[in-house]
Amino acid sequence: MSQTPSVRRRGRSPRARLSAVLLPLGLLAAGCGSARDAYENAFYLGVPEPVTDQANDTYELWLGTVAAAAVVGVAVAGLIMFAVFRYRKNSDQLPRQVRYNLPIEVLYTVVPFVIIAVLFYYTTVTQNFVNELTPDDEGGAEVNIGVVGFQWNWTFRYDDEGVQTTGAPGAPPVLVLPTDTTIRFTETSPDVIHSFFVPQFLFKRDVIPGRANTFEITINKEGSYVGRCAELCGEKHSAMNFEVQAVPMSEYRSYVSALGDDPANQIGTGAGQGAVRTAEESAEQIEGTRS
Ligand SMILES: [Cu+2]
Repeated sequence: MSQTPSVRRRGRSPRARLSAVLLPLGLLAAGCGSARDAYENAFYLGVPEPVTDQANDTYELWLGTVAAAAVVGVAVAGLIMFAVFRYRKNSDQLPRQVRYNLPIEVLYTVVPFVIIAVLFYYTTVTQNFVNELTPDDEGGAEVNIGVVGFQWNWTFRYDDEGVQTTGAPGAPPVLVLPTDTTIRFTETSPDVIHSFFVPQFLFKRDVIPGRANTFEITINKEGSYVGRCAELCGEKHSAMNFEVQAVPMSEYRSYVSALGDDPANQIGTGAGQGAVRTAEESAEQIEGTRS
């Protein structure tokens, strides 16, 4: 005769019990990368640490939205609990039947409207700031970067200097950018829609064939940031990773001028996409300019 489920559960081996505990923990650890990442993600309420002026605004909008949702959530849960415990059934007599409480109906129509209007206002203000471009008659942005997303990699053009680099399979391209500088990106694609996404910018923008999408950011923190393609663009979409290295302006200048020493990197010559550079090569070169 077969065992009942409860008997089977009691009969679980210690190893099965241990793995039942360790598996979710392992998955949790894998999802977070490290304890530090987990701490930072919790601290920033699920978003990566913002590193641009625009991302700071987006993050503040996120905080405000979470706070509003928390207040609404606590209020609704409190009212439900109040009603459940205060008015639970205590006799078989039907309670007094009421309908059309005008003040309450006005309240629950007006309050959500006010909440939505406030959220809408701050969303619009933040969106306008994130989408803002420096007017060209004021000289435009200080640095202009071209982003070409193609199946399945990226070319980064340093338009002010006329040089560019391209990634290759197994060698993610590196985009070196100056900190505390207004940088304008112009995105183009020769094939399908891609999306330029750097999680720590709290921002992504689609790269669309036949159109030049633009945006500007100001990075306020030095460091290396992972970048990805955030639009499913075909078989090797997941291989379209890149790396952003944010460095001071002087290091940015020497990096870009050194790129020009290699004729393959000059725009309009050779294959026209620039030499492939690995993250290590770029890091070494930046290190060289520091000493
Ligand atoms: Cu892509």
